[in-house]
Amino acid sequence: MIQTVPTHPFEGQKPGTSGLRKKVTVFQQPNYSENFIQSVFDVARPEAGATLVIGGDGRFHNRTVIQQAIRMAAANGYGRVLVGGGGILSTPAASHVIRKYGATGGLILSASHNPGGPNADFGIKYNVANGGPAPEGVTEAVYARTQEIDRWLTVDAPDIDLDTLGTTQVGGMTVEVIDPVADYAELMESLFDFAAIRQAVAGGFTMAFDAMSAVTGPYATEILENRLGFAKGTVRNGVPLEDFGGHHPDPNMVHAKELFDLMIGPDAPDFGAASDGDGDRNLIVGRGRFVTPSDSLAMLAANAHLAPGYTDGLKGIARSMPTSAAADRVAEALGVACYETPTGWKFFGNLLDAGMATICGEESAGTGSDHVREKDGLWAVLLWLNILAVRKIGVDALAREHWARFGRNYYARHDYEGIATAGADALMAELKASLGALPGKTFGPLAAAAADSFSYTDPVDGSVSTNQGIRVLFEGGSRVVFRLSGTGTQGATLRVYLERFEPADGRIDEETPAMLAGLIAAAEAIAGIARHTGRTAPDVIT
Ligand code: VG1
Ligand code: CO
Repeated sequence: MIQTVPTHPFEGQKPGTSGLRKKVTVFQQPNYSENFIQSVFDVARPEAGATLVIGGDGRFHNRTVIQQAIRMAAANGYGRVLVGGGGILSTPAASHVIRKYGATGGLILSASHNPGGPNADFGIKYNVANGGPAPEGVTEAVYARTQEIDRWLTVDAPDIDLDTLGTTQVGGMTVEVIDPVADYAELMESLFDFAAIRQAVAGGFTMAFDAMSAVTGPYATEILENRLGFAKGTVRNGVPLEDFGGHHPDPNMVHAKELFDLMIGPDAPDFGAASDGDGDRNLIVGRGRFVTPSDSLAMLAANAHLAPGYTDGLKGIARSMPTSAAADRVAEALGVACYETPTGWKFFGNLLDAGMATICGEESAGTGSDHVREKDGLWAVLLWLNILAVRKIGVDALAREHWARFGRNYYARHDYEGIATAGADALMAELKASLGALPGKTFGPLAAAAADSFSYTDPVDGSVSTNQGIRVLFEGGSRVVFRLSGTGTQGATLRVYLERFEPADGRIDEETPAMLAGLIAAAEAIAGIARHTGRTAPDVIT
């Protein structure tokens, strides 16, 4: 029954920000996806009869890999696979399903916000029993396994019907095709005051949600239109397409430009939002007011107690290192701890499991809480809606009030994409070597106060992660951070994170680009970006 297919070690992917992410054409090579999935199973060593969750963001190649993963799961001793109908499960929904049904893990097929289609990107991530991304110990073991793998296991069974909910048998294993939305929608309804939001909608509150032809379409349509009563058509681009309509499903000012233009134009609804390929990111933009993800984290944390799921307050707040310090001051005001972790959601898992943090966020448009172990785009949208409905306030007014109390962190991220790896590595190496000489140096009006290469000691398990980015701190709380992306599929991507702090009695009502000009010049002077990359301007500013 079980077939053993001989194979050979492969390039795999060194533990990075999240899972294995490559071009579709790479995944289509014989044995490639199978080798990775088998490496995961060899490390996971499921007990006989264990449950595995499988689903993806609907991109090209999703169904092919799902069918193969089901046969391989049967051969590797799993007793039950839960797979999302149509092959669909958003990343946060998969996290919830893993937790709710006591699965030992899950395979999430997605390259997140990267484009999809035959010539674009694909990805496989493995999540563990707490519903979160595999911790570094596991991803390191999987990588090691890819370097020595010599066979993968499968059973001889036909493809299952992914489009009909129900149960089938595959080589002695039960496969349940589940409604991808139902469990998640129920969870959201348990956390938020749907009645208050419905009342606001009945009173004329309007919104636009751009699902970017990616996975959140069915979730947003069910929750926003069917359950909360927003008008039909509130959800735009709501049908998941294999190539996301040819777009980058990345919810930022660049790739969600149409929504953004709508929101700053004359016909703006009260609230605008978008999510990414796999549904874990969010864009929040009020009428005439973009909210940076760092600010969103701080504002949500300051108001979360207004939602039924968080009436007891927050146990703590966690943010990734490059995320602005806006949340730190909220934590201080609330009298709770604030943790600074390396980039990537996997670092929040231990804090959430240990009950040390309730809300977490990243500058890259990821926000979430202890309700699952992934960032969650629609969750952030619903918490915003809940807060606005209860407080009967608009986004712009809430933001201004927040800054007037806590001060404002002007923020932008500059990305230099697809640069030569050698140049990127040289830039980081030189920067690291020069850190000691930075404190005391001035760049126009900015005086460097401290500089280091960020390393993190997990407060729960003591594990240490080094080289997580270079931070340069200036007098007064402004900051520049340099980091290389761990999720790109072509060359290297340099991310430069710029943050200027203005206290509550300072200049809190200015335009961001003008406020960051000095920091941008300082970043160039400190790192020699043009010299190392040949670029004089970033490809993407978010
Ligand atoms: C990027 C973001 C990071 C995020 C990661 C995965 O990583 O910066 O904050 O956790 O993507 O997000 P990197 O290494 O390219 O900077 V998702 O929505 O792609 O799962
Ligand atoms: Co994502």
